[in-house]
Amino acid sequence: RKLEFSLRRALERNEFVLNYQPVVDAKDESIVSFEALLRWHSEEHGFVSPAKFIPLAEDTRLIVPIGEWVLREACREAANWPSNVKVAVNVSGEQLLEQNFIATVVGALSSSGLAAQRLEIEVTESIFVRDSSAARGVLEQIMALGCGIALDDFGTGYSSLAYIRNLRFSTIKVDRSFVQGAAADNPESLAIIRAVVAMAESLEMSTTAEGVETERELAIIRGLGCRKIQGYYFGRPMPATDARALFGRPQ
Ligand code: G
Ligand code: G
Ligand code: NA
Ligand code: MN
Repeated sequence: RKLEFSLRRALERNEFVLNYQPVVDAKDESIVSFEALLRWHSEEHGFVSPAKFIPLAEDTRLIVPIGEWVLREACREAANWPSNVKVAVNVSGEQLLEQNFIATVVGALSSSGLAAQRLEIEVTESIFVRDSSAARGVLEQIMALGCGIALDDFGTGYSSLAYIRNLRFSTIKVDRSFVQGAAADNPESLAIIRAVVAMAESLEMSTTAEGVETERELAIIRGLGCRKIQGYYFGRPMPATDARALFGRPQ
């Protein structure tokens, strides 16, 4: 297929860039981390949405070399930031369960000089579906390095409490659909966020509300006690230079 043909050449042609979206502390709005988000500007296809090429990269296993580039690039960039600011990197199941994944993380950390504590790996619930014990084993090794593990899009997949019992995630990311529901006074969304926050707090995990776009969503999410907030309200995914510039001026 044509898109796949282009995707195979995208790395060597330097067609990928990372954008960075700020995550802020819900209390004082200071930047606690940035999530690295992959962008592809293809010579043949122009801008291709990650929603389109990430699944293709997963199916073709191209996500392994692409994901390695993402890890290295994100760590290299984050090493320039203030030392209290972390970077979060999305990792697909295909990549996580690949033989050399731990070595790739160790390599990205050592070549960038980034402290392991400043790297958070984001995984979705789907990684536990295929081989739950293998995924858990890899995540435990990543945690042993000192990295954090965030559970992304929580509540939208096959939410099982078994892996929350078995793994000490650093952060649970509450999916944007619940944030929108809560702001629309949807009682189920409100109750679920409240329950997820309470569960996370008692397990000493942090929470991030995803996709906060409006003043109203912000106020409601704050009231529900989420620790961290991510969304267009505080910043869209932006080029590395724009992210760096945010540290130049008072927040
Ligand atoms: O910003 P947004 O449109 O970038 O992201 C779309 C989807 O692509 C999200 O589900 C996001 O997690 C995923 N994604 C973005 N960057 C990466 C990446 O570097 N690796 C993987 N595996 N997924 C990514
Ligand atoms: O699957 P994951 O949660 O990693 O994907 C993050 C996606 O959400 C990215 O595509 C990012 O651009 C998008 N995103 C981040 N903040 C907002 C927001 O406030 N509103 C909307 N609509 N999308 C957002
Ligand atoms: Na993510
Ligand atoms: Mn998410």
